[in-house]
Amino acid sequence: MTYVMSDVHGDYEKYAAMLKKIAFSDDDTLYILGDVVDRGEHPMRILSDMSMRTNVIPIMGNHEHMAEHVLRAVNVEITEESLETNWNVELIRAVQEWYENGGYMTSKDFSRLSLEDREYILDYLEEFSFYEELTVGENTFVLVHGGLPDFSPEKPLDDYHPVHTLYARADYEKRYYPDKYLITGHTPTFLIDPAYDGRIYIRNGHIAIDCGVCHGKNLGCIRLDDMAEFYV
Ligand SMILES: [Mn+2]
Repeated sequence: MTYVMSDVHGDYEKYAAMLKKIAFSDDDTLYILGDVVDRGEHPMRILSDMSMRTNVIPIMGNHEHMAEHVLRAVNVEITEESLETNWNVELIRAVQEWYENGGYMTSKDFSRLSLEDREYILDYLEEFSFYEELTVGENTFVLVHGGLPDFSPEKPLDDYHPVHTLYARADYEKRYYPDKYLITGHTPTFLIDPAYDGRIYIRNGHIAIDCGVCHGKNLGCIRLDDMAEFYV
C-alpha cells in the first residue's frame, strides 16, 4: 500500500501514532510531503526515524529548505574565514525569517545532537526531492509541497523552479492536470475551505493533506490505493 502525509511539524507523537494506525509495514511505502520540522518539539526524532526506513520517501517542504540552509551555515566554528563566508547579513536575515516561522524549536532540538548526528541529519535533508510522480492502480499522482507556479499541464516537473514550488500555494479553484491528481501540503485545509476543517481536501483533481497539526487540528494520511483517509 502507498500512503502520503505532510506537515508533521515536529509532532513525533502524532507521527508515531499514525504509523501505528495505518499498521505501516515493510511492504508499504510512505511519502512525506514536507514540513516535518519547525513549530513542534521533536523534529529530530522524526527525521531520524524516517532516515532509517528505506520505504519512507521524503519530499522537501519550505521549512526543511529554511532549516537546512541555516543549520548548515551556523553549524560551523566561528573563525576569521567563516565570519566572512557564513556569518553575513544574508544569513542573519535567513535566521530571522526562519525563527518567525517556528525555526527556534528545530534549532533547540538540533543543538542536543552530537556533531556526528548533526551532519547525518543535514545530509539526510539534502536527499529530499522537490516532487514525485507516481502511479498507483489506475491513478497517477503528482506530489509537491506547495504548488506549481506558472502551471501548464504539458510542462515537465523538472521545468518548475524547485524552490518556488515549496513556497507557492496551489490554486484549489483550478483543476491542474486533466488526468492526474495534484497532492499538496503547505496550505492547511481549513484555509482552503472551512468545510474541510481538520480533514483531507479532495476535490477538482486536488488532494490537499495538511490537516493543520500545528494549529491544534489533525495529522491526516491518505492511502492512494483506495483513497482511505486516516486521522490522529
Ligand atoms: Mn509549508
